[in-house]
Amino acid sequence: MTSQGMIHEAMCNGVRIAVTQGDITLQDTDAIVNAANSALRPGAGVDGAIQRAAGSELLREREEARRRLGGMLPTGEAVSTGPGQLQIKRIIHTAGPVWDGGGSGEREALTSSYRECLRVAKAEGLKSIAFPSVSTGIYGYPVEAAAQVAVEAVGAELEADPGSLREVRFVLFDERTLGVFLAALNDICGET
Ligand code: AR6
Repeated sequence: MTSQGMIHEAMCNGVRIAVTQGDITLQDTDAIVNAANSALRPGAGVDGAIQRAAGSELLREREEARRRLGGMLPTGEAVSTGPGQLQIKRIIHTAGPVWDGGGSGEREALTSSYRECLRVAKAEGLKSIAFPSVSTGIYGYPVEAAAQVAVEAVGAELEADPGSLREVRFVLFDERTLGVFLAALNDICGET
C-alpha cells in the first residue's frame, strides 16, 4: 500500500502538525520551504524541483535575496522570496548543514534551520508552511536523526509561540522518509 496522499497529524499548541508523502511543489500551504545552499544558487533535489516549478522569476528573487543578505545565506538561517509562478504566498529558503559525522554542530544547525523558517513565516503573518526533509538528501544527514530534530524543533518553536501559524506540514518524497518522520511524530507528539 502506498501512503501517497494520506495525512497523519498531531496538534501542538493549537497548530496542526501534518506528515504526508508527496511533492512539495504541489502543496497548497501559504509557504513552502526550500532546502537551499548558502549561495542561494539553484541546485538539484528539492531545490531543483522548486526552481523548475517556480520559473525564472524565482531566479531574480534568489539574486535579490542574496544581495540583501550581503552575498550568502549562512547555514541554519532562512530567507523568504516570492513564489514565482507557484500559487502560494512565499518560498522560505534555508541552508541546512552538510553532514560531517555529527560532531560539527550539525544538530544545532538543523534545529536552527527549522526554527528560523518558522520565525520568518510568523513574521510574515503566514498561516501554513510545508517543509521537505532538510539536509537528508545531497547533504547526507541521516534521516532518523534528522526527523527527530525536525519534529522537536518545530514542536519547541510552536510551544514557545505559534504566532500566526495554524498548520506545519512535513512533505516527504519517499516512503522510507515518510515512515521515519511518522515514527518521530509519534514519539514526540503522541497521537498520529
Ligand atoms: N518534494 C519533496 N521532497 C523532495 C522533492 C520534492 N519535489 N525532491 C526531493 N525531495 P535534497 P539537502 C527530498 O538533496 O540534502 C541542493 O542542490 C529528497 O528526497 O533536496 O538539504 C541544494 O541547492 C530528500 O528527502 O536537500 C543544496 O546544494 C529531501 O528532499 C543541497 O541540494 C532533501 O534532499 C541541499 O541538500
